[in-house]
Amino acid sequence: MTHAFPSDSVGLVVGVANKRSISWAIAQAAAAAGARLALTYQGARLEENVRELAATLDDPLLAPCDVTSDAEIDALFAAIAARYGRLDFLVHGVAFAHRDDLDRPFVETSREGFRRALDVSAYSLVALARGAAPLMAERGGSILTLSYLGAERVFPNYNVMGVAKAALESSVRYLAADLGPKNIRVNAISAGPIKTLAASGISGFSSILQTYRDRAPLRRTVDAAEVADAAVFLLGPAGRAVTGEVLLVDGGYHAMGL
Ligand code: NAD
Ligand code: IMJ
Repeated sequence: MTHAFPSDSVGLVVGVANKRSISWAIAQAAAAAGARLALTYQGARLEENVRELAATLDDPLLAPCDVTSDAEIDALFAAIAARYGRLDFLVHGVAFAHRDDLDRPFVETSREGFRRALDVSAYSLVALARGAAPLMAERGGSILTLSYLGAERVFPNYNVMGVAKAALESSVRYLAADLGPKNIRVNAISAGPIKTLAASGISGFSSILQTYRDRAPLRRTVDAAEVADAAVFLLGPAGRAVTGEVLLVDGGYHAMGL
């Protein structure tokens, strides 16, 4: 069987919480496409979940990584360097804002809430890219993050997450410019709404899904496996000329006006 990735490819996937995580769908698709993987978990609370999922992969590296900790990020890349000596791709699927900041009007966002959302959801890409780049130096590499259309347009309750995703998408372009000369590409997929942990308890999420079904050109929502197929394209050799891009994988919803 031919694989999308060269046989000795190594990828790091940050953002798996459970089997519904978009990052887990990407990990599975990348493994099926021939990559060896390192997975991280946010903390002890999620370790068992991720360990169970990782058990279905071929000899993965597992490491803790709270992206707000420089020490944990350093230890993660030290472990990857020790185990593989290099890295071909990085998937960043991490986002967080305080519940309050998604429930109340955006204008009420606190300084701390703003700082936290941008730290976890946007700065973490910069920190991880800086750690990954030296391990990608010899053969080049590909970095991918996950965004949402709330970066560009206002969606009810998305609030400070929209601002964080705007910073994330801009960071994709600045990182692409910095790392391009080393043949490291940096892109985002802006996915349509998918029922994951990050969507649970969001008021009106079912009606958001229905709006996409009603209005998207494809008249349906997308699933994590479809996002993962686009991810494998951007992460692997097929995407070798694409960088600084935000690819909408949303059934075309973004193209519509009224
Ligand atoms: P998810 O809850 O499965 O994934 C979010 C991940 O972020 C979790 O694994 C969580 O552990 C991790 N995380 C949060 N704070 C962290 C921290 N301090 N350190 C390390 N990890 C931390 O939900 P998901 O929907 O798969 O989200 C993945 C990405 O996709 C997010 O960036 C999200 O914004 C984006 N996205 C989701 C949707 C959707 O509708 N579900 C749509 C577009 C984009
Ligand atoms: C999240 C909130 C409001 C509207 C939303 C979302 N829409 C979509 C999402 C329309 C699609 C999901 N999404 C794209 C996210 O990026 C979610 C991020 C998120 C979710 C939570 C929920 C639990 C919590 N903090 C969170 N922080 C970030 O406490």
